[in-house]
Amino acid sequence: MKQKSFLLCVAFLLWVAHFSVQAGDISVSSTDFWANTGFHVEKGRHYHIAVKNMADVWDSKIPVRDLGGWPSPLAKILYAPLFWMRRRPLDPWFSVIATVDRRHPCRLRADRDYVAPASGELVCYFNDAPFAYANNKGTAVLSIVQSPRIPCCEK
Ligand SMILES: [Ca+2]
Repeated sequence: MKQKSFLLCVAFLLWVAHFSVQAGDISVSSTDFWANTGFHVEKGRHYHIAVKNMADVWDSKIPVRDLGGWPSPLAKILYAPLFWMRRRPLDPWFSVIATVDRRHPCRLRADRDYVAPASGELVCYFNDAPFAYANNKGTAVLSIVQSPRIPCCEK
């Protein structure tokens, strides 16, 4: 009887772990070439990522307050010819790029979930020129919430 109760308890805990939702805050320093977040993602899972605080993030004298990067239309126009200098040339200046263990780079967006392309640690960076991190200031705090599993929709 005790063994049956124990097995039921283990099965219940595994079931809870399978359907539990991972959530927390991560920090992305604008001066880090690779910002390790300590947050582990799971391949194929969806994550909603939102800005919690970016009040002190600057690229030199340009304030950055959301995942989309530079807000200034003038700066975007002036620096457009230098797009090829960005680590991710086709993503905006100072947009936030997510990787899994420094692989599978993908721009984070406020209007859509991030779908983890692999399992591992979420490592992020601001999309700057590789040599231009010294004039960056501040750290972004992002909230991240793993979407719950929907058994009927998963393979
Ligand atoms: Ca910079």
